[in-house]
Parts: sequence; structure tokens; C-alpha cells
Amino acid sequence: MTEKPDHIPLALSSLGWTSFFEDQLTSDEDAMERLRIATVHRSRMSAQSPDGQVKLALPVGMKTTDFAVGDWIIAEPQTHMVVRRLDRHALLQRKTEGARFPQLIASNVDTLFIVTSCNDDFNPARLERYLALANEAGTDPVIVLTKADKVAETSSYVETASALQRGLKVVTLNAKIADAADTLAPWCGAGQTVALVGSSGVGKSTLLNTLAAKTGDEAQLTGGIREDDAKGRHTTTSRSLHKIKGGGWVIDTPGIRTLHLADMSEGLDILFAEITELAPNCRFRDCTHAHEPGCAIQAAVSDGRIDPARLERWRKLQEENNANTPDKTGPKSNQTPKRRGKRR
Ligand SMILES: Nc1nc2c(ncn2[C@@H]2O[C@H](COP(=O)(O)OP(=O)(O)OP(=O)(O)O)[C@@H](O)[C@H]2O)c(=O)[nH]1
Ligand SMILES: [Mg+2]
Ligand SMILES: [Zn+2]
Repeated sequence: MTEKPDHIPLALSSLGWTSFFEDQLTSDEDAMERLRIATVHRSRMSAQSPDGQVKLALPVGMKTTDFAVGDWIIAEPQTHMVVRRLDRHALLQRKTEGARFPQLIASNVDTLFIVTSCNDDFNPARLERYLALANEAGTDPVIVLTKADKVAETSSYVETASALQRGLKVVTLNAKIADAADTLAPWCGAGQTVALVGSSGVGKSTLLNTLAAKTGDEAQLTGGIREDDAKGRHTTTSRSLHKIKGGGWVIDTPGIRTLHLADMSEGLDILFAEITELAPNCRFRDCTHAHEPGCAIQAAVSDGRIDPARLERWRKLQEENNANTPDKTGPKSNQTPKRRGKRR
């Protein structure tokens, strides 16, 4: 992206700066630049300032992997040398196969647009993983169903998606046309930051180009999908922050093949609220809701208040999350003998 000579300087607040960040500054940092990370590559980073994009310099000892797109940093005004990163109010991160540290997806995100299409990509169990991610980070999830123009009706998709979490917002759109920006406008106001996540080929970059009104050389690359299974080709390979036309900021991300769960127990509790809320009524505090007597969840399954398929998915995600989450409090929890006690 090049800096335009005729740009209008954006106020810091419209870039997402709030008192949460201002309060972190010490008095001698007042003269520093406040910048927002716009791109992170292996050996270079750029940031958005109220006056346009700048290239950042990194001091010895700081690594680009410590930064997420969306982070706020302070830097030396002349050299754009990073001084430090400010605390984040929300961080989207995920465990990747074999890696020691989680991969940082985006930070300081207000709303997570979980993008899927009205085709074979649509998968409730997969969407639940993204919902856990959003919940854990403290961002508001919205399910965005693209390619609504390719199907006769979208109501069955909307109905299934809406049932995945209490109060969940679901929208349908054609990512290629300007109407899509109107549909998403409630989450894209000045100072707001949204991020686009989902499988490859669902239309994240197409939607970004529509939201940011980017065409030609400025546009994010978009790619085709395979006809037989609707899978995309991993066109986008890095994360980047872009200005929404007449509004806030949007972060494009590469398509995710499999979102593994780790450190997401709170996110799962919010996602499966109907189970979380009933669990204290089970006779045993560590009830697995599988075969124990006096299980409130099994009772709710029997009388139709809880969908048995949901309980199965809850179990699978809990097990995966537990297996991937190191026990920070001491010895491995599965090696510690657990005392099964009556609650009352
Ligand atoms: N008809 C129709 N096509 C769409 C829509 N959204 C995206 N497409 C097409 O779907 C293909 C994939 O779109 P991309 O925007 O590259 O998908 P992506 O999610 O960014 O994919 P990755 O970068 O690989 O993760 C392109 O051919 C788009 O033109 C839509 O709402 N309707
Ligand atoms: Mg893309
Ligand atoms: Zn139970």
C-alpha cells in the first residue's frame, strides 16, 4: 500500500485508539508515536498512523512473531523504531500443529466475522470452533453467510447457524456487491475493528474489497474454488489491516484448514451455555454427563431440552481442549486422583 499525498489525516480514535490504550502511557512516552500494526511478515512490519502507513524498525531482541495485526504500539517519531507494545483488549490466537507458541490471528478486534458460504463449506461443528475462539478472546461473533446469490433460499442455513449459540447474529450476503457493506454496517462504525476468519475460498478477501471499496492494484487477491467440494486455494497468505470505507477497520486473514482448540474453556462455556447452566444441577460436581446417576444434562436430553448431537459435540470439543491445554496449577490433572464428592 502506498501513502497518498492527498489523504485526510485520521484521528487516533477513528483508528481504534481509546482510553484503554492512552491510560497505559507513562508521561515520558507522551511524545512517542501511537501506531497500529497493519501487516506482520517474517522480517518486517508496517503500521497505520493517523497520517498513513509507515514501515517499522525493530530493535534488537524484538521479534515480529511477538506482534499481531491490530496491536497498538508506541514508536520513536523520526525512525519509527518500536519502543513497546501496549496491552491488548482482545487477542485472537490459535494453536497450530507442532508449534510451541500459539499463532496470533489478530488483536484489539471488536467483532469477529466468522465467514462461511451457502455451500459445502457450511458445517455447524466447524462454526462452533470459531465461536469458541471468538468467545474466549472476548470479541462478539457474527456468522456471515456468503454466496447467498448462488442458492435459491438461505433460510435453512440461517436457522441452523442461529441455533449454535444463544443470541448469535447471522447475516447472509453476496460478498461481491456493495449491499454487503450495508448489511455489515452495524459492526463497522468509526473506531470499530472487525476481523474476517474462515476456510479458504469462502470470500473473506472478496468481502474485504467490498468493505474497503478496493479495486485494481489496491485490492486483495481473490481466488477460485474447486467445483466438487467448494474448497478454496489459500489465496491470502498473511494478515493485514484495512480501512473500511466510511467506517472502522477490517483485518483479512488466510483461510484456516483446521481450527484446533486449546485454552478455550471459557469460550466453550459460553458457546454451550445450555449445558454450562444445567451442570451445577448434576448430582456429582465432576459429572461427565455420560452415564452418572442424577445427571441434569441427560435428563434434559431425555425430555428434549438439549439436542443429543450438541452434547456429543460439546464432549468432543471439551476433550480436545483438555488434551491441548497444559495444566498450569501443578501436576498433570489426569494423573491426579480425583475425589468424587456429593455437592450437598
Ligand atoms: N457468487 C459469489 N461468489 C463469491 C462470493 N464471495 C466470494 N466469492 C468468490 O469465491 C472465490 C473465493 O473468494 P476469496 O475472497 O478469494 O476467498 P477467501 O476466503 O479470501 O480465500 P483465502 O484467501 O484462500 O482464504 C472467488 O472466486 C470469489 O469471487 C459471493 O458472495 N458470491
Ligand atoms: Mg483471502
Ligand atoms: Zn451431568
